[in-house]
Amino acid sequence: MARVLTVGAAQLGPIQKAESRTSVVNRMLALVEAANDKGCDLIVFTELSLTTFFPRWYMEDQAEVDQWFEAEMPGPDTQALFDTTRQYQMAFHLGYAELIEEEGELHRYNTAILVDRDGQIAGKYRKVHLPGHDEFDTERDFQHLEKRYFEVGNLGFPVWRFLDGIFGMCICNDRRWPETYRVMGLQGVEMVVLGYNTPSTNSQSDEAPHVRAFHNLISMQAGAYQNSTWVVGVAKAGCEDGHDLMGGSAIIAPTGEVVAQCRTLDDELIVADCDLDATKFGKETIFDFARHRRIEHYGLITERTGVELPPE
Ligand code: CDT
Repeated sequence: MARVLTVGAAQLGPIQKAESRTSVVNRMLALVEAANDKGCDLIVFTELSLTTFFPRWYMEDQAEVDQWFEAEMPGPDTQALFDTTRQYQMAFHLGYAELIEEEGELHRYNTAILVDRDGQIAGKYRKVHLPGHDEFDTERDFQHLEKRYFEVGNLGFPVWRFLDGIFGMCICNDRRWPETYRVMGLQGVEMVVLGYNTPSTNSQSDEAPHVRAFHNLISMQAGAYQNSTWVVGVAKAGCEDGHDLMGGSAIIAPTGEVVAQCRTLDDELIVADCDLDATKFGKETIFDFARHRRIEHYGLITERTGVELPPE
């Protein structure tokens, strides 16, 4: 039986600092309605989808920081998302800032979940590659304080049997790292879903926006092709309180080709029919890891950092 999923990538436009979660969830519900009209089995939302990209703001007061986090999922603000998608029997992917007590201690992660058609959380991922810095940086035009506000994710890169396929997740900066896709590729991943908040300009260089957009796509397209998997990458885009984020949300086939891409920097839904069996050709031929991968030849690395430069 064909395994074709109709997938909606639900880009969000800017969320200003002052916008309430209720207002954001209402915007997301409008995208769910549009996705239902198009027959979507799955709708993919972005990284930290419920709030502005708060790591650009330096905060010292932990109570102020914690207002950007969710202590419950679903919680009072997100319950409507779970209820409406369940009513439509639509699965979804959501990124959010997670505040959780584990073994008597509070932890904060940049987290994403997969929720099945019945509104049950089927998978959770916590961001591993946290970019930026942990103290105020006077050299930057704007801050990127993910290392200050989040712990490194402690769940690895698992995959889940989900919607008749094998699914994996990663978050934003993770998408730039080949290891992210390969670890999931080695587990047979057929669709990687991810969200991103990526500034349109680089606070440390004069890199042009088109170069940044190129890096976004080349990372996801290479990850898709080299692991023969679908990749669905969804942005938060547009100008948040004077800070521009790139758009370019895309659905990418296992060949590495972009099959749908957002055109705006606003709330926008793109939809594609994704045949999970289209992953088979690559997995059974050029990227048949069991037959062709040569890990015994990949050994010039140190255990400590995984990096070893040749002697001068
Ligand atoms: N959210 C996130 O991970 N953004 C980063 C920006 C890197 S610049 C410090 C990204 O890789 O897109």
